[in-house]
Amino acid sequence: MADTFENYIDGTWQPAASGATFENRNPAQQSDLIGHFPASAAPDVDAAAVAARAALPAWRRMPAPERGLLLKKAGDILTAGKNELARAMTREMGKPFFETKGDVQEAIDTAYYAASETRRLFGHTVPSELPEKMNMTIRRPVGVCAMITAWNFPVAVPSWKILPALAAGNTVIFKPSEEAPHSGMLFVEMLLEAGIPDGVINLVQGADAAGKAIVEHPEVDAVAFTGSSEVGSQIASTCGRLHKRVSLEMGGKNPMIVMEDANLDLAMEGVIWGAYGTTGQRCTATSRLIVHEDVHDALVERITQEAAELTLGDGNTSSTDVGPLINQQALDKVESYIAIGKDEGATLHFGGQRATGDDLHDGFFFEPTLFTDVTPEMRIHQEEIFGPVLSVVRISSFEEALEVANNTPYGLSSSMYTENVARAFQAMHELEAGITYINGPTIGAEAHMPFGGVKATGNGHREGGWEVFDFYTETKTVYVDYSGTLQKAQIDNPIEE
Ligand code: UN1
Repeated sequence: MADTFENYIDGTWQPAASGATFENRNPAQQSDLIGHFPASAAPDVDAAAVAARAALPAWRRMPAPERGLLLKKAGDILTAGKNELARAMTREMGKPFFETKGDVQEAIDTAYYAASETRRLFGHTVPSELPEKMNMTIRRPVGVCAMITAWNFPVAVPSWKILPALAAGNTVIFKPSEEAPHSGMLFVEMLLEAGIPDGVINLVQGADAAGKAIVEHPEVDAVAFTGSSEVGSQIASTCGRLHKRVSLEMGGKNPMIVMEDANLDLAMEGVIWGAYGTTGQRCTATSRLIVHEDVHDALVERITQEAAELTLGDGNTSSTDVGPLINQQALDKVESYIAIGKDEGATLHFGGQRATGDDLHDGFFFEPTLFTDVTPEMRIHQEEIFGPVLSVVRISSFEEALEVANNTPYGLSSSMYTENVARAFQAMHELEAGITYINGPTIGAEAHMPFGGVKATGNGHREGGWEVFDFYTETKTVYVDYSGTLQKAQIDNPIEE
């Protein structure tokens, strides 16, 4: 009998008000049922929002460094529970154990970083136009913040949102992806163990009905979302109508440029990790390889040899390099893009099939795949596939490489392999992306650096690093007049001509 799990609202574990549940299964072996989770809807969201609002005054008044101590403790608890949490995460969403340990590590790093920021949360002090007057800015929390996240980084990505939000004095409603509810719940349990007070963090499981109710709830002041561009646009339009702050992290079609002077072995390793790591299911995955014609064949040959060595399997088996796709829908989508690529005239160089075999059971495995002879207007070059499918475009100059790289609707990550310093700096400035790696693949963001994208990937906010605190705080401008007189500001007291 599989377990039945609950929401955590206002300090108590409870089922959905309707009693409805949904089930979640291991994508490497569908007979492995993880459990039943509450299929939450508006009444559950309402209870969570009321609790988060009620908990806000005490939490925001707690000195920030005191909140920081709780976050540091959360980091310690995550460190102690890292392997156990990673095992559960692999079982739930498929990526290999070495990757899920990395996922938890990102949350640990974020916890310690957010804890340290509680001793900064800087404002500015600025000279006044007038004598005996002082100007400054301070930060106030935004209020009740909701996090709606994806399944591919079930702990890391929620941690990027939840931990800085808590550090800044906000209260939280967290809806994990319906494909990773167990990992999300285990993460919340660890935060509770660290001593986050009742009502400050509320866990609401579910799918669209829960997400929609969260975005529309009047007590929710801000929404942070990671997921598809389609859902992100809907959330943004609702938030726009209701005057809510919204941060969006959406799709990517991340290019790696390899110039003729690049170290090809290094580039090959970068491609294998960037394109096939996490089965290509990262918003930062390397999905386009833009290669100079002088090294095109040599690099494709190296990639072909290396990709053949990758072992597909259950992520909790130590020999596994690449896990399954998340579900049947993802498998269907990847398969449909193989047909699209072929129809468009690209050459299927390797892969392109669902992977089966005794060890793979009925998991959603798909072979690492490479298309060559891809041109920029093809759909496999423009659209996010979210699977282990890499499209290779041949170019003959640096200018052409930049043009092809920038020729997609998305702008999350990007990368360039070259030994030429001038070109590296030009690429940093010219690539239309929120992130550029030089001589590294498009994946592997560090927790203390800003993370986010331009164009259809984002809406101008950044997670991670110091910039995330701009999203989770409101700036208050303060003027202190200690002159004892009514001093009119310069605009109200024009200087005589
Ligand atoms: C994502 O895929 O949603 O930079 C985030 C990386 C990871 C995060 C990816 N640290 O690849």
